[in-house]
This record gives sequence, structure tokens and C-alpha cells, in this order.
Amino acid sequence: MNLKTKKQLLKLILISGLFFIQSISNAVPSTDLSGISLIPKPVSVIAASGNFKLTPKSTIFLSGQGVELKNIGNYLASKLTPATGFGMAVRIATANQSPGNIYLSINSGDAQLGDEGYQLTIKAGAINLIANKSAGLFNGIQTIRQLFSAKIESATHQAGPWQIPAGTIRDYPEYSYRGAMLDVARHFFQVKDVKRYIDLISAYKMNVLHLHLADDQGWRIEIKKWPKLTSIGGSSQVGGEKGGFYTQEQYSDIVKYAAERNVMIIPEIDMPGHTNACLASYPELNCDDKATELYSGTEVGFSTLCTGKEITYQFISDVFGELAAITPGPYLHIGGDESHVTKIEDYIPFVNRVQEIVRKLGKKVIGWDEIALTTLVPNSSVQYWAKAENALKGVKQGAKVIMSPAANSYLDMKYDSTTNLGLFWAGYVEVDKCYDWDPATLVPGVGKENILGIEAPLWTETISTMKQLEYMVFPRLLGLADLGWRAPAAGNWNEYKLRLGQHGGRLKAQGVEYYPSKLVPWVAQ
Ligand code: TNX
Repeated sequence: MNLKTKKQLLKLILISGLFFIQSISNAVPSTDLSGISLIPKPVSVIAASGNFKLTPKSTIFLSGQGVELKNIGNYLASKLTPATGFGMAVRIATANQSPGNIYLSINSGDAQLGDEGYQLTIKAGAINLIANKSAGLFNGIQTIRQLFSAKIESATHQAGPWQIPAGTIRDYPEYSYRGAMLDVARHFFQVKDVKRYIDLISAYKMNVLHLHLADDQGWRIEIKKWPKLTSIGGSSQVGGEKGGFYTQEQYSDIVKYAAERNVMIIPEIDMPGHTNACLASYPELNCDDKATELYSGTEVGFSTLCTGKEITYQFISDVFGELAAITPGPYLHIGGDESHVTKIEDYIPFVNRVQEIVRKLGKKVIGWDEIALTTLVPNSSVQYWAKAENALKGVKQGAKVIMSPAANSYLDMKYDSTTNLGLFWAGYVEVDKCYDWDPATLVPGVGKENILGIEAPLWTETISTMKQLEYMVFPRLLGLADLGWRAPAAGNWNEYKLRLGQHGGRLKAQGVEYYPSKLVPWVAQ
């Protein structure tokens, strides 16, 4: 054998060795904690030797009392039981500690962890999860789920073993506001769908669901003082099919379900534009006292409340008054975007007055970036989607910014020219485009200190079923969840795409039919 053939042979052995390592690492559970692909990426992961193993006798022990802790324990049990088939009893901790248990405790006394951080210590004998608040425990539980193999997410019994390599994870978020928005106005989504969406976003540690409750095509929330909003305004949607709405009881049920998953609901009533559904319900809200026709198309910017009429402000006070009473979170979203048929000299005093109404109700205002053209009341936030100059105007008035740049975070944009669903006015948004940006440097003059966090909106002009929703949202939402949580220096697309590739099986196990982007090295699981 000459030198050249020897070299070639050596190369061949090396390459096939690498293939072998690659294929076994796909098939067997990881033996190194720091090698597991977590999304979002934790602040620190330190591997140790050994493995924790769940057994049929594994118990979730709570160090402390209180219903919140108990709910969190039950939530963890509900996530581990279906696939393992283990009973996973939830009990108050005792001195008697047999191996294979999971311990949850609150009040870590560790200030660095903040409200949402956690520390997870995995040893051969036990998992210890500590946090300052139940929100931190909830986030730590999402990490625990991802440390088991993907089949833990299955709704049916699967074969074990159920083990996690030993080590310690310390983790806390970069931004306190990590949100998704769902437009239930263009197409209505049932309560059970909204709950599933809450389950899916919270699994990636997102903590806000902004509901776009009213637009030209439909009004989706019961307002007792103005019943025609739902009986007329709620009846339509894009495409002319029957719409729908949430009763206040159903809305409260969503709020409670979300709170148990560390998700705050922010309700939006868009105004003065995007208001055809209420203008069709009540003639007196129109300047000419004539009700408009219901609308099932997809144009924007053609409707406006009559800003000069007193009844308009009575209507807004009633709507926000009832919404404030059933919304425990601090925010009401007033929309304010694309009011193309409202004169600017009417728009400014209108938005100023609406902000005052919200402030008097004890809530904080959020509005799309156009509201920065008005005089912002203290504690208002501006949601940047289109115009950088508006975001900057908001910052100059002391407002915080929520980053939702359409070209990077709009989940209704097509992935590429072959995507059947979606729009493309902000360009194609492939999975990398959604990930490869830094909220703190995107708009010059808007830095980390000005930013509340990020939000990923899903507008639903072209999306009417849960399957369609999931195809557009996943996997892009995971990248935005990572971006909102991890420190900017801790990730880049080439590193992230490998992590994402490991999450396909996990999404599939939850029944999510995601878009299998060619940019991602998906790993069969
Ligand atoms: C712009 S983003 C809108 C929505 C549309 C969306 C479609 C924003 C504040 N307004 O009314 O649904 O584009 O992508």
C-alpha cells in the first residue's frame, strides 16, 4: 500500500467513525448534561457524572405549602405521567428520601435568579429544583421536560428508561416580557385552541399571550353593556364563514389557565381604525349615524371610530372598564395602528384621551408604534412593528418598547415563495431570519434598557385552523423564545440550528406539524 492509499484509508476510517458516533448519539439518551439541546438556552449548564432515573415509585415532593406550589407539582406530574405510565404522586417533603424523587422548593434566597429564574441540581438519587417564585419553578419544569428524551411528550405510554445525566443548571431570562400574539378577530379560535397555544408557547418559557380581540372582521369578547358587539360584530370573520366570541366567563377561564402556566393575557381592542365590526353593530358610533356592513375581506385601514362624538368615549370607557375587571395583568392594549382614514389632528387627541381612560382604570397602556405620535402617559409602552422613528419617539418620551419587527418576528409572513399560507408584505421570514437579530441593537437609539421584551404576532387573515396556525408558528416561535430568554452573546444561528434540529421529534410528540425548514439539520428521533 503506498502512502497515498494509506492516507485515503485513514480518512475513510475517520469519517465512518464520525458517522458511527453521530448515529449512536442520535439513538441513545445523552450521557452529558451539557450536550442536551435546550431551547431557550440556559445561562449555565455544568455536567457531572452519573444519571438520575425515574422509577414507578418516583414522587414529586414539595418543600413548603400553599396551593400555587401544589398546582406546580400537579402540573409536573401531569407532564410526566402519560408517557412514563408512572403514578407520580405529589406530596409535602419528608425527611425520608428514597432515590428517584423530584423536589420542588420555593424561596431560594438567591437574588440572581430573580422572579423567573431557577436552579436545577440533578444527582443520581434526586432532582432538586429551587426558585424564588412559582414562575421560576414553572420554567425549571420546562427544562426538566426537555432533559428527558422526546418521547416524554407523548400522550401515550412509551418504553423507558427515563433518565437525565447529572449536573447543575442555573438559569434566568434576559427580558421579562416574552410574548406571542394571536389574532382571533380575522379568524376566530375556540377556547380549547387558545389553551393549546398557551401550552405550546409556555413550554418554551414564553410568558405573555396578547389576544387581538377586535378588528374590522369581528368582535370577539362579550361586553355586557354593549351586547350587539358580539351578537352582530361577533358573527362574521374573514371569508364570510360564521365567527364567534368569548363570553366573559370563557375569557376568565383562559386567563386562569394561562396564569397557571406563567402566561399573562393582554387583551387588545384596536382603535380608532380596525373598527368595522363595532361600527356595524352600533350606528351611533359612526359620524353619519349609519351602521356599516359587516366585512369579511382582508383590506386594512378603511374604518374609524367617530373621534368627535362623546358616545365614542363612553363606549371605550365601558369596554375597557369591563375588560379591566376581568384582566388581572397590568396591561390593556389600545391598538392604534394603520388608522389611515382618521385625520392626524383627530388621531392625536383621540389616543391621548383613550390613554387617560386606561390610566384611570389603573392599567398601563400598550399601543402599536403609531401611538408614539401622541403624548404618551407615564408607563405606556410602544410595540414596534413598522417604523423605527416611532419606536425612537416613544423612547424619547420615556416609554418602553416591545420589539415585534415585522421582517423578523411576524409569524404570518411566508417562509419562502412556496409557502401556501401567509402574507409577504414584510418579506419572506425563513427560520434563520427570525433568529438572526438582536432586539437591543436592531433600532439605533433603542437599547436593552429601553426594551421590555419581544413579541411574535400571528395575524390570521390566511389562517383558520389549528393545523395551519401550528405550521406557521413552528418552528419560528422557538427561535424567538430563545432570543427573548438567553443573553445575546450566548447564541448565533449556526449554533442554534443544531439545537433546533433536536426539537423536531419533541414537537411531533406533541402533535405539532411544524414547517421542516431545509436550513435546519433535523435529527430523526
Ligand atoms: C399589519 S401589524 C397589521 C395587521 C395585519 C398585518 C398582516 C399591525 C399593527 N397591523 O392589521 O393583520 O399587518 O401581516
